[in-house]
Amino acid sequence: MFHARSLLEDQAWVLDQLLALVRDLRPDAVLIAGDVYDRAVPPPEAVALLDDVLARIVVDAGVPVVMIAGNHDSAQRLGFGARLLTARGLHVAGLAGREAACVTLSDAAGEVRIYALPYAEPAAVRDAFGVELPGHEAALAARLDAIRASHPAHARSVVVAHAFVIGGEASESERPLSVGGSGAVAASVFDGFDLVALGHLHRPQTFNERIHYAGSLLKYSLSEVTHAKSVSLIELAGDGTVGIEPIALSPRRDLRIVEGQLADLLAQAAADPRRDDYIHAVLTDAGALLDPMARLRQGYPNALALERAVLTRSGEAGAAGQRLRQLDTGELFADFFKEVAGEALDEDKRRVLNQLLEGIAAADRESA
Ligand SMILES: [Mn+2]
Repeated sequence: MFHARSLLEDQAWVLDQLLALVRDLRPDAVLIAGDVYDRAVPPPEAVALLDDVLARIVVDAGVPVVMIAGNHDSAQRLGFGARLLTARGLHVAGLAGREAACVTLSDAAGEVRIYALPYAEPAAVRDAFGVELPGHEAALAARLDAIRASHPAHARSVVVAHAFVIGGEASESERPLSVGGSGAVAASVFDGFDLVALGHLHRPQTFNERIHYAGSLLKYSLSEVTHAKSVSLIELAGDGTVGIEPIALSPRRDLRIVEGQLADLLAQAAADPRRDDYIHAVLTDAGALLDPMARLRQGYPNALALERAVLTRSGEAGAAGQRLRQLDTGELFADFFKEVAGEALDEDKRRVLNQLLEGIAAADRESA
């Protein structure tokens, strides 16, 4: 959901692009590092879409999938049937266990072990592994140490995990992993693994050339407006060297910011081939506007939000903004009335308005 709009069609649109890439490029596996859903109990339509996409990758294209739960997901629900599905090539890690799920692939250079580490609350890990320190870093370090202890030296190693690496760039879309204590982990906890495929952060980013966030498939908040969304084609060489190539996804409707006076934006929208995009408008009009969102949607039908530049930019506003901030409530209402009714407030109406405002002010004083 985004501004109360379902993004299901938009998700199906980019997932079709992912499926086309899978068919063309024939990867050895598709890694999905969570979050899979945006909430513990996802809407049925979202479950149906994921079910369809996984069947087309695993059954139709014959490419295995390794998928882990993120912090938004219900680990228990996501992991339903996992032991049955794994024989078919769908490897789902929901609840974190004492032993990490491992998928072994091989090529001419030998074995590759893919370890699936779903998101887990540090408290749950502490008991299972006997971790003494609090926090995500100690918990994840303990889980990774257990893998290191049993990983055979001849095999290359891939870790799929859900974490916030220190230095990573977040947006407003990620739900914090920890309230209070630190939810972040140092990149060094992943030392020794050839490739680390991470979920959580929505912007694609890479640490030390082998610790990689592919990022989200779509923009899920205004803070992601400048992101270039992609999927990552990762090549793991025989010597463990990692090559990462982002492949751009083109959204059905992009998320954009447009700025200007409402009339100018409407004129611009008429000639805009992408007028169906999701629009966040910054209106620079100085005076009152009647139902500007409804008018904006005549030009941009999928406009989601608007802000008034003169009201929000206190520091740099021009004369119009200064004037609006200096008006008292009565004057502001008179301005609004003129916009709505097309005529100025006459003496009688002003008197009624002033009486009402005084009454409200008196009631405020009493309750204060
Ligand atoms: Mn997450």
